[in-house]
Amino acid sequence: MATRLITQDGFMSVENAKRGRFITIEGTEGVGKSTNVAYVKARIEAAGIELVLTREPGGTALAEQIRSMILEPREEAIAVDTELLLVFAARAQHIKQVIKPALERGAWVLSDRFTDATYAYQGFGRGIDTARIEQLESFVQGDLRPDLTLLLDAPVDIGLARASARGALDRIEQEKHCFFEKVREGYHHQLAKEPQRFALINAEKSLQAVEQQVSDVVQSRLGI
Ligand code: T5A
Repeated sequence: MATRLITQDGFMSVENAKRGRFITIEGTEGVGKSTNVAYVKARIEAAGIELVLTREPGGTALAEQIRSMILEPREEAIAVDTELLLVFAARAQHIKQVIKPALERGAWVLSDRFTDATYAYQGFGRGIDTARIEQLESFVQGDLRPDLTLLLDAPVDIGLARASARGALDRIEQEKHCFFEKVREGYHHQLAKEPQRFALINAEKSLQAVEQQVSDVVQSRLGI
């Protein structure tokens, strides 16, 4: 029997297995997240499970506007704290409008990036104290955390070359190489902190080989 509680912010929490699964996919620029998200989506839907596919920053009309504010190249330098707060402002809206309602009704949610990106980009990349990110994570998310995170990992040069080949670079993609090395280190730090939540995928390999690894994870960790 499900226990339903209305929390202070009006969310309904379901304290049993009826809650859907929350899956995220992460990695540095151009490692193949969008490509593999499409594959995971197809696998979940083929299993007859309702899936909500979404992304961060973004996922709602307002959060997509905030995404543009974060990613569009501009003359005015964005302060690192502003960038951090914009990321969490978009996330608050995304959780309230999309993620929580979907999980509550038993749908699965697959998000192209989530808060591990904040630890990697704003924490390790920009140098913001992790404790400050943890505070915002608790404030915005409560106890919401992904059930499974696929971390696509490849040398920074490979991902940047793939991203550059695709066209114009956004504000963050224009950062220097050393920034993305720190971001990659940040992702490995997250992996070491919570190895049970993560599945590490070697994204340096061919598309087919990467898909095979993703397929193995989907089968072993999601049972589909
Ligand atoms: N951000 C985000 C923060 O700073 N803080 C936060 O909290 C959050 C949530 C979001 C930006 O916002 C930042 C991080 C990002 O800078 P994004 O669109 O999610 O932007 O991230 P990008 O990394 O820019 O996404 P991309 O679409 O550029 O990269 P993907 O999705 O990793 O790569 P994909 O799948 O588009 O592939 C890129 C190209 O490589 C090819 C694909 O066909 C494609 O052409 N490719 C391969 N080629 C050869 N072998 C393979 N194995 C390949 N896999 C893909």
